[in-house]
Amino acid sequence: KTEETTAKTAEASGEKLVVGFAQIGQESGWRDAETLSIQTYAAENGDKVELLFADAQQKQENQIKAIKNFIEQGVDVIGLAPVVETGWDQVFAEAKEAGIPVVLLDRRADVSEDLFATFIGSDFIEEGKMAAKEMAKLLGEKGKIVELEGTVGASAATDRKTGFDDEIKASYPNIEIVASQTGDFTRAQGKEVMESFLKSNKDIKGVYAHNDDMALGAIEAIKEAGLKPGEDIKIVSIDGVRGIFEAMAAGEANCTVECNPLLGPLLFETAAKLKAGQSVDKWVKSVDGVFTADMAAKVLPDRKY
Ligand code: GYE
Repeated sequence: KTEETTAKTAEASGEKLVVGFAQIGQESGWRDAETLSIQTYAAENGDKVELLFADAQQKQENQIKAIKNFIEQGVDVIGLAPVVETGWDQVFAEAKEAGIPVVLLDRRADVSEDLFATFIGSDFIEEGKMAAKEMAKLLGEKGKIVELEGTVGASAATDRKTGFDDEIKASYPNIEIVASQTGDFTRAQGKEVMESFLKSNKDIKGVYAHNDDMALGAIEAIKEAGLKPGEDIKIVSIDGVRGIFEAMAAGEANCTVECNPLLGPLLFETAAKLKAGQSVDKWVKSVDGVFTADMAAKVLPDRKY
C-alpha cells in the first residue's frame, strides 16, 4: 500500500524518476551488497528518484508478479536481476507494450534484443576462465578438483561453469573435475554439498565455487573433516565479499575473482538516460579482477562490501 501511494505521488508530480526493481532475494553477501547499493542511492537521491523494491525470495514467479505490479503502477523503468535465464519473454513483452524499458542488472536473460534496453554486469565466462587459470597455478597444473555450482539455470552459474570447465579442458589435461553440483549460491548448501563430495571422493585438491558464500560453506565442511582449507584443499571462488578476504588473510582460502555488486548508481544513471530517451549500450560491462591470498590482509581494510 505504501509503495503504491509513493509511486502515485511521484508519477503525479512527473518529476521524479520512478524505478521498480525486482531483486532475486538474499542468497549471498554479494546480493546483500547490491541491494544496499541500490537502496542507498535511492535514499540519498530522494529528491530525484523513487525506488519501488521487491524481494522475490529466489522465485521467478515472484519476480514476474513484481514486474506486472510495476507495469500497473506505471513506473518509468523496470530493473531486474533475473534469477534464471529463461521464461521472461511474455512479461518483458508486456513491459514493452506499456512503453517501459527493462534494465537487466547483474544476470542475463535469454530473450531477443528488442525486449530489454541493456544488461549491466560482468562477463561470467571470462570470470570462470580467470578462476581456472588461478586454480591451475595453485595446483601446479595437476590434481582432482570439485565444483560448487550456482543456482541452476542462472546465467551467472551456467557461464561460470562453461568458462572454467572449457579452460581446464583446453589447457590443463592433468586437472580433473571429479564432481560438480549446485549449492544454489548459498553458504548452507555449499557446506552440505562439500560434505557429500568429501565423503564420496578421495584426494580432492581443490574447490572451485561459483561464489564466495558457497566457498565459505565448503571451508567449514573441510575443517570439520579434519583437513586444512587453503593448504590441503585449495579454494578459488568468485565475488570478492569481505568474508572471503578474511578467510584468505587467515590462510583458509586462496583466490577470489572480484565481481562488483555496487551497481546502484549505474542502475539509476542508466534509467535516467532511458527515461530521457537517450540510447544506452546493450551491455555495460563491469571490470573484474583477481585477488590472491597474499594481497588479502593489505586490501581488507579498504573493501567496500
Ligand atoms: O556472484 C552471487 C549472487 O548474479 C553476479 O549472484 C550475481 C551472483 C553473485 O548470488 O553471489
